[in-house]
Amino acid sequence: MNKIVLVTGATSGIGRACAIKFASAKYDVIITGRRNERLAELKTQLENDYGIEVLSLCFDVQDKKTTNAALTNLPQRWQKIDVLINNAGLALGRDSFENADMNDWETMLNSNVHGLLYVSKAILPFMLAQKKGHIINMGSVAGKEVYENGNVYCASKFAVDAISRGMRIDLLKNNIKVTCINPGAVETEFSEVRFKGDKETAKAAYKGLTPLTAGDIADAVYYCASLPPHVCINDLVITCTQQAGTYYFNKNL
Ligand code: NDP
Ligand code: 8X3
Repeated sequence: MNKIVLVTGATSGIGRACAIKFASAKYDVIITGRRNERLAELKTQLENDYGIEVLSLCFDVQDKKTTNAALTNLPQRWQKIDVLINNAGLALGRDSFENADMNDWETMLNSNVHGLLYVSKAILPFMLAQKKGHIINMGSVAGKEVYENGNVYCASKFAVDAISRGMRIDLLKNNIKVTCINPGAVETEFSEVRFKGDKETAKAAYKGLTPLTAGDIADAVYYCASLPPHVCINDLVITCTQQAGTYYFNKNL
């Protein structure tokens, strides 16, 4: 039987690339997200291209009830999850604290922090029953260093960092690995979402850079997941070569 990976936020960017990477390595894949059409397309693509099985679950990680309902009632065949990739998340706005929108803040905290907790709590019993598992959380350089106008997005990713550390300590006795991956600029739909459909501003975020691709991050995630049972990468910060931390860039402008 193939190993099983669950990827949240698989309809786009890093999550989609992770689903493809693990499918290409013969994992059966559980894909989640809110856009059902994209999930259906990806399911067909993965099944056709890699001959693996795919379970597609459409729900909003902010909603505790639907998240629980989707994940705690997984068909028996899908319960033996080897790897959980907590990737679903977003930034909304890049505004100074006094101008930022409270709804944006709530959506970021509900998705990036609460959503990650709901999903993890729902999946953990399956890993505890197997006495093994690997939880890979998508942090960010924004969870290592606060930057101007990053305020609550940074807070949400600092929370992912702290939760990852706490999980790792508490789950040590249960033989569950916890890895936090912290990318710098990755060209995905992230900036388009952050700037609410303003494509020009979104594109400007990567101007003068050869940014990371979603595939670069998926490769790193897969590397962490494919190490021997006794090896656990705790924390990984990955930037493109033209970036150091959240402030320093060597752009070709
Ligand atoms: P994308 O916008 O391309 O993808 C985000 C994914 O998250 C989508 O599949 C989206 O699916 C899903 N998602 C967002 N909110 C929810 C929700 N409430 N419920 C369910 N799914 C949700 O961005 P990225 O691939 O870049 O982002 C993935 C992760 O990587 C995020 O956690 C982000 O913070 C992090 N990250 C990104 C970086 C970057 O520069 N791109 C750098 C560092 C970290 P749908 O809309 O269908 O629900
Ligand atoms: C995304 C990277 O620097 O835009 O987490 O916050 S950054």
